[in-house]
Amino acid sequence: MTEAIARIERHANIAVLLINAPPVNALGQAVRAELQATVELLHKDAGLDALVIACEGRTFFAGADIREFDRPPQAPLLPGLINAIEASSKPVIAAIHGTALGGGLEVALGCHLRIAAQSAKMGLPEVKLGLLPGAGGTQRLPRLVGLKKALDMMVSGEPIGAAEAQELGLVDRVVEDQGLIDAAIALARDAVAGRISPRKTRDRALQAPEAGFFAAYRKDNARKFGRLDAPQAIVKVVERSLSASFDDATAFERAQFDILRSSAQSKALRYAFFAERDVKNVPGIDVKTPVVPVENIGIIGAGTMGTGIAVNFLLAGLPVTLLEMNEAALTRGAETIRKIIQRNVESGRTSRTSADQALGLLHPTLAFNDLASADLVIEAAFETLDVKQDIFTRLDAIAKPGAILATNTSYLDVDKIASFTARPEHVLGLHFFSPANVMKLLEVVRGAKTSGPVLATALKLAARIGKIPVVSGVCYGFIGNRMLAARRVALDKSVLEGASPYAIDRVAEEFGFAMGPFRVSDLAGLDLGWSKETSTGATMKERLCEMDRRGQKTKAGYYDYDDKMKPSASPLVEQTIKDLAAARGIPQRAWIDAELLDLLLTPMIAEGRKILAEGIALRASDIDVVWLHGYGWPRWRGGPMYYGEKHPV
Ligand code: 3H9
Repeated sequence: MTEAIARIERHANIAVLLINAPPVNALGQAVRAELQATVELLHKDAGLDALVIACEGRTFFAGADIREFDRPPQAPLLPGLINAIEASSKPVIAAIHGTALGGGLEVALGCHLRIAAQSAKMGLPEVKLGLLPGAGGTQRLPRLVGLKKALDMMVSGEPIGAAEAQELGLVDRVVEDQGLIDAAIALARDAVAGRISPRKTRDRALQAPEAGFFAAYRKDNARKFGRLDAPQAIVKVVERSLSASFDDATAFERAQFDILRSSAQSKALRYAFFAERDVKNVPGIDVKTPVVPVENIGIIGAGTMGTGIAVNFLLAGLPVTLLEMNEAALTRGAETIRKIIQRNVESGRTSRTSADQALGLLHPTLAFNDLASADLVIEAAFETLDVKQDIFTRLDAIAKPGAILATNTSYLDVDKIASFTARPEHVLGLHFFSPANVMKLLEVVRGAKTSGPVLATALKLAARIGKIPVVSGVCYGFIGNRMLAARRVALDKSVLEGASPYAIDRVAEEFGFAMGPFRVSDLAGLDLGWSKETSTGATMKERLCEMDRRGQKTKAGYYDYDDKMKPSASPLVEQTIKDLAAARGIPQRAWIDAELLDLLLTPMIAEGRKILAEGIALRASDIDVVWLHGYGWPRWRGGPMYYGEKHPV
């Protein structure tokens, strides 16, 4: 039997409506209908003097039901429902716990009083879905917290905590989490008895900003808004509130919401939202799959990757034993970790106390045997199979039974690495992206023999360290780097045929990538995998490295760099391309932008389709998540597979 999604508790003359629509009490049609029926009951029932709206489960309403946005709207619509709540002559109180987001917060804004649990968070995150608050939020929030703060909350989509909400006047009371409903009933009684005056948010005065406020706001945020439609629309709708009545301004808000809802940007952003949540659905793994307890971590290699990986676990409160081969490398690694955590403190992302706790959990060591008690060992050492063979053979000899042995390899065969041990079912790839303490993506590479519990543990652990895990099968480069390699082959070939790296980067950046592929190569270093001894000058990369143009680190690569690392096109590189093409007998021609875009996207999409067909990726949207979180694909374009579907070639 399905549980009812709503129940009403009566406390003398106060009704408490409790919505229970797991997982997040989204305001789907059935929930809206319950709310409407209860508001009507409040109106009709002479025995009731006030209503408390609250939710059961983990949160107050987390917003409109995003899945409904692809279908025609069904009555009762949220804006009208919130207007009806606000119009009630009897006080309506919102009792907020968890996250009151989007339409959820808009319901609360339509109530006459708001009370929040201490740990509650409130925000209007619609912008992240390419939308604006479409149920009165753009008009009510500024009336409570002021224009500037309301705009900041809406264009960032970031929530605020209960204490700040109270300071700003967004909530009337904040109470301990346990006593929320009782305190809400007490507030309702105060309202009924006239000890506190319930107010309609729409009736509150809007503080007019100084002249030129909106122009300045747009200018200040131009970079952040970029090519996104939603933040621009939010500013436009809020601006309208100064010249239009509340009802006209909310009608304008609704019209703009409908435009955004059917826009390509919003559709792509909504797709990305669900794609990120789908990654956890892995065939054969469910809540019943046992997981291996992981409470301490071993990391082999204190280079860029090893140290970045370590920071994740340390900040999550897990002790890390960090192994290096010599004292100097170990000291350097520990220092890098200290610096990364210190930077977190300076930017306000980590408190001093948490930073000190994290650093106290680090155990640098030169003794391989110190890894014997680790529940999970991640190898982040040199990228050759010989090195991996040595490490995994030794690990197999000392690691405790049941320990998970992971490799952070980017390209090598995880099955081969697993075969160096007598416990391949405990081996898998955990491919972090650089900088590993920042990038959200974690490719979880499932070997042919990796067991279900080991995979389930990796997925759970990823969530614990704030990563988005995408399961990949074993192949060269896994999902992301394999597609990147396919693109690289096409780009390198075309550059010799006359496609300018600068024009390619420009087209990539116009498409929405933060940096074009040649700027990225310069940043990463062109000498990755290059050596002077074996260099033959047969490729552009080799020629550039031979000229000591190894990228940003030498202030020259495909680009010339000034002291501030501002790139400019290099005539020398252009000439080198021409010379190499001539030497190899490759004719050059002019390329138009459309061809360059095709060059950037088609080979990688084609490779993505192969990855899907081979079963390396579980679903197309997983590939998109890899590109969104590992390679800077512009989120408002969904991802390469999504883009390929919408723009078939
Ligand atoms: C809006 O409100 C528009 C209005 O202004 C105007 C209307 C006219 N709808 O994230 P989780 C699902 S726009 C449908 O893993 P957490 C989610 O897919 C909306 N489904 O949990 C997942 O399903 P599954 C504005 C939703 O604890 C499950 O719930 N609101 C919605 O890490 C658990 O989600 C937002 O943008 C939804 N609104 O985080 C808030 N929300 O298990 C979006 C979640 O099948 N939501 N689901 O994969 C969130 O930010 C997070 O989900 C939240 C919980 C913080 C609430």
